[in-house]
Amino acid sequence: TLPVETITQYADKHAKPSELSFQYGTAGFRTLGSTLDSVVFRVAILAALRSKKHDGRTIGVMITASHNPEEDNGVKIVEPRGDMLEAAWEVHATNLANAPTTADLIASLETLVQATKIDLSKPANVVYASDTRPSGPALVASLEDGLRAIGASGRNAGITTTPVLHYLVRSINTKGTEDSYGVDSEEGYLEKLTTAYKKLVANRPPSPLLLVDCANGVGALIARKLAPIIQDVLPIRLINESLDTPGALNKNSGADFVKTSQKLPPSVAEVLRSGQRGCSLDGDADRIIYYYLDERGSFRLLDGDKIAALTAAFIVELVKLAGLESSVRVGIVQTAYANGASTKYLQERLPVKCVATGVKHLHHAAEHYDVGVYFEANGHGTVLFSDETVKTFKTTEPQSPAQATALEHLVSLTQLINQTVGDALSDMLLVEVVLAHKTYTGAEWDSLYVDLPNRLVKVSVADRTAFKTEDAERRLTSPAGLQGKIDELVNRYQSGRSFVRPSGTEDVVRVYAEAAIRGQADELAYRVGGLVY
Ligand code: 16G
Ligand code: ZN
Repeated sequence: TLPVETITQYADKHAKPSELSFQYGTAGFRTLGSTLDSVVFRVAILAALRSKKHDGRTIGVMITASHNPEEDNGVKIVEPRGDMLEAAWEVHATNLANAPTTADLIASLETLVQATKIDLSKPANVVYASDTRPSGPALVASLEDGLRAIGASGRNAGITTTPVLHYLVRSINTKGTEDSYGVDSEEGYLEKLTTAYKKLVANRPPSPLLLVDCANGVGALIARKLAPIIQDVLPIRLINESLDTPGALNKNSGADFVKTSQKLPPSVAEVLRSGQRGCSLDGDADRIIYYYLDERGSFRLLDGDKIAALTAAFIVELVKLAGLESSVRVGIVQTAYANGASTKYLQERLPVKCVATGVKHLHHAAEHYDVGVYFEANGHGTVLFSDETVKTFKTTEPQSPAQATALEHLVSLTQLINQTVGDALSDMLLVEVVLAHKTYTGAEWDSLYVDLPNRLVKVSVADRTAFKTEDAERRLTSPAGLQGKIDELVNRYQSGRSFVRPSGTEDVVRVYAEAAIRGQADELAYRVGGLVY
């Protein structure tokens, strides 16, 4: 049975604010950090129960609000293999978070244990981490109280990135097995990535200096440790790495700033030279956006779609060189936000699937391929290799030196790429590997295809739940009649495309539009926005 008395004692210290309600959304719970005490306490209990459900395997909990403002925070749960919490349990999380009183919480827990048939005698193990937000330490304390309340054993991974936490979860759960994912420490993570990177770029000329904008977030901590290990092959210069300047996190910097405003952070503009490339991480280092200045000094964006095109083409080439073209199926997963030009480019080469926004949807769709490349346009993405495929790479007998090299490279890629979740630093190394192999400049990479001009706007509406979508969020089914009006508008624009979807993280509706010419894309977005409002 549940330790009701202990839970009650602790829960009373972490009472739910009566005026608030919470929802486990696309990115877990996310809101003002100062309101999350009870939520994080309850999430810890849920994570412990999830661990019991998984026979004591370790569950992860990450405290972060990613690219959102510094005063926000959030919490999400990571499954034993390092992926996102199963959808059915998101509902349980929401229920627990909204139980009004301690007694209601206990009742909800009891219902949950019954309904999901949890064996309470099993052990519970939770590993947790937080980003650099000022509200982090208090929320970690709330989490630890939750673990104490239910008698779970916890491991504090400290202040680290979201992808490192995902890596740790998988590594802990595969320790000592033949599927061992890596040594379960930050050092183990860095060692795994950098060893693979050095193998992949051996015999290549060193890369030119790369600017890395850390958004004044936790990515800087890991990047600082990464830089010296790889400086001979990939010199990097960090900017926006001040972790103790109040208000600096994500402020005028980072991947989200660059992608949303389609311009350089002012701090990067000061130092980026013509022809040089740079990249921006987000606040928890699970997204990355690249860019460069062309010969006229104009800003050019290399977003998640461009990363997908670059890396997928490279992997396909290696698979061919390895003689595995007919047995290893490489595919791409995108969302509706993928630039139409990228979708066209990729569809001419590979199977492409479109799914709803949110990493869990992309991740699960990518698992259906032997090698599944997924990226959101916003820079979140990774590559998944099925167990079978990794085995094939390792056991295929090469018939030529070229085939042997291709197979070795493929094995190294499976180690370089963080397959649990999008990882800015792992993705950065992946991009740099491809650029080094292709001897591409930013401009050459950029020329794979030409982005259609696009515009993303948000519209405040009275009730965003009135907006319902189908076809991977590309069409509205409700409000009635609205999609027909959007279609009518879109038809008037050359290469026009537009869709409307309710945000999963903010109380707004998002409108995306693209068209052949900049002015037309802006106009289409504006006019569709007018229909929604
Ligand atoms: C979350 C998602 C991200 C998605 C974004 C969309 C995860 C880990 N993160 O940040 O993938 O692009 O939400 O936000 O799933 P929206 O629904 O507000 O447009
Ligand atoms: Zn993030």
